[in-house]
Amino acid sequence: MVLTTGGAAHEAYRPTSADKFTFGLWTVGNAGRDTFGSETRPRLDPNDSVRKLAELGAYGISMHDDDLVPYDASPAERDRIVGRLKETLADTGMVVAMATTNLFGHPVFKDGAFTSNDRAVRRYAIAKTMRAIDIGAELGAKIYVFWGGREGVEAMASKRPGDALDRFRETMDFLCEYVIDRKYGMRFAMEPKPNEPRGDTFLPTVGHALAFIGTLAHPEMVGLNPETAHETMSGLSFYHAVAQTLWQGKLFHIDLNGQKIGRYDQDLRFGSEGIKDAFFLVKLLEESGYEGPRHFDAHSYRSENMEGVWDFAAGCMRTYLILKEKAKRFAADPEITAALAAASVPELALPSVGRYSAKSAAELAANPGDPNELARRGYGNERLDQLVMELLMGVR
Ligand code: GLT
Ligand code: MN
Ligand code: MN
Repeated sequence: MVLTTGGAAHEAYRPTSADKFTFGLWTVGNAGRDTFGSETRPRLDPNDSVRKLAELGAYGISMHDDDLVPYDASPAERDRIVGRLKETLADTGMVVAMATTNLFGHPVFKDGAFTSNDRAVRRYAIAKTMRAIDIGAELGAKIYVFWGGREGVEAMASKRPGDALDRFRETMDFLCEYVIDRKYGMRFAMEPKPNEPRGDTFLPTVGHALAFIGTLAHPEMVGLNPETAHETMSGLSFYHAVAQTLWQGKLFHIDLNGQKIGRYDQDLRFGSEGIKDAFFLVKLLEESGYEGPRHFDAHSYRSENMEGVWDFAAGCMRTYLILKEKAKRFAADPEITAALAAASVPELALPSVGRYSAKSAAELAANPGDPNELARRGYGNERLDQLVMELLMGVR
């Protein structure tokens, strides 16, 4: 069991706030309800979650407006609840690194929020988001996430996709201006998901969302919050999705968890599925200079009581730190370095032709190389991957 593992190995992987691990209030607070059954655990007080996560070595939390303040709370009640959380944060040294809006739970959003066909619903969704942004700003959140859980369709005839995208863009542009006007210094991170709870969701993958951001009035304020489970549900490589997001300067936040391909959104403990993907992801994040939170959007198995929930939270962080150490070993391993050279990995960083000139084009056309000769070499990828596997299996 994670929490009671003793000895030097336990100490080496003990998280501290410098590791920047954060958890959604809804993650450790997940009471185990699913489509087929009711809660298996009690509801947690957010202040207790903050205290316990601090004890385990986390850096902070994230939250939906409704995770903290009931949507129908009076202004006085809202201030009391927010004030109490502020005290707990001050006591524990924890932060609210990210905030977001629940635009999926209430029946009003059954046809969508920013893309509901009903204009009054869209206006309510935007008003609710402004109120939630205010709470996030008051608690110090610098990242604001947009997961369009209900932005989609079952009946194809029910929405013109172009109209929905127009309304999504109009809303993002409006809310960017709101944050600028209020001087909140926040950035927005959009979270793609292919389906669930809707049959088809707008902006289903990282690629769709990156392209959408390019059409906004303030593209510099808007980036992504990609999630392991969501990209994996689409059958895509999360590692490659995050790599391109970083390459485009758009990794503003990240939702880490575990997922098997082709399933519903499992939100499993980080690294518990797809260990090789998890390893390359951690290596990528650690080597990229990404300075944002390492945020877990996952929850404990429904079979667990509260002890299992805290084992789950500790396990997410511990696996991350173990993989981080493996990434260092990868970089320092002479056989792996030699295998990378044999696969010509460093060569991909060299320009192929450089900038165009008529002269360089003519030179290349005159001397293109012999494809049969070039095809003779091997790339040593079997050996390279075997070395990675042995590193992960703990024999190097
Ligand atoms: C919900 C969803 C997550 C989102 C959260 C933010 S809520 O749990 O499954 O992927 O990140 O709205
Ligand atoms: Mn998520
Ligand atoms: Mn998920």
